Amino acid sequence: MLSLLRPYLLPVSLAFGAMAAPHQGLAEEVYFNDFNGPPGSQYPEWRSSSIAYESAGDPPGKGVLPPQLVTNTESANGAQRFLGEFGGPQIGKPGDPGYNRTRVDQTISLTLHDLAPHGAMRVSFDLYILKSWDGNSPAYGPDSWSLGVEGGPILFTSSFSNNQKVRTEGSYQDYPIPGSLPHSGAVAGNTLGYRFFGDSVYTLEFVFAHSGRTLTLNFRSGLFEGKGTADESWGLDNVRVTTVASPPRDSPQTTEPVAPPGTTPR
Ligand SMILES: [Ca+2]
Ligand SMILES: [Ca+2]
Ligand SMILES: [Ca+2]
Repeated sequence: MLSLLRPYLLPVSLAFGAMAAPHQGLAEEVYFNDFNGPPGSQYPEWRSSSIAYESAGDPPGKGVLPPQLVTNTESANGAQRFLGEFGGPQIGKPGDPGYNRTRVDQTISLTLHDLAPHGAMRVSFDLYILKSWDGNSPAYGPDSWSLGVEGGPILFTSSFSNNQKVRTEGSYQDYPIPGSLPHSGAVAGNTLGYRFFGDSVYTLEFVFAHSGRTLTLNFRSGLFEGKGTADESWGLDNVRVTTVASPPRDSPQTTEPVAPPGTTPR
């Protein structure tokens, strides 16, 4: 069972460096994975939820599909291996009344057991946003992503976009602040070889109060379109989880991401 002391959240923010604080001693890495094993490798600590979909048109209407088998994969250009791709399969077929207008929700969970005594945890990872994510587009979005602690707080939620047609399609994203251009705040762009709208890499880090012996983190997407992972998808890489003695008391308690240096709002 999770035992949350309080919903203590730190913003994303590599802009603030490692966010290390003197009283965060006794940090112990309890999990790291770069998913660089042979493509198709399975990782039993990771699992997928069932995949739920809903469309205003019928077919495909609404329904639930079985969980996806979670494995690693290789990027289109072979530059990286990572956990993915996620976002859900194609729903329905061209010509269906609701085709291309279907919301698809999927949660990928990491569960860690037998944690040593601790007062807080840090999680960091690279989030790969792949292909034609549309951010807040009224026609093709919103395309959203979130991270939450099971039984605890939502650490982060934002839309993301690789769709540069912001003027005609309204495809802005909420990261690092609402109304941002596609790719804003990314640490890398178009480095993974996806030619259909490209790819963006975001490095995210959070610290949160936690003291239970088991931790489950829920990485979730809610994508609007329903054309499958060939159209818009995501993945995770370099996932690191560390126990921390206590949360840093002098940090802002907010879920609002902070703009990295050099990014310009709107
Ligand atoms: Ca990797
Ligand atoms: Ca799209
Ligand atoms: Ca979309």
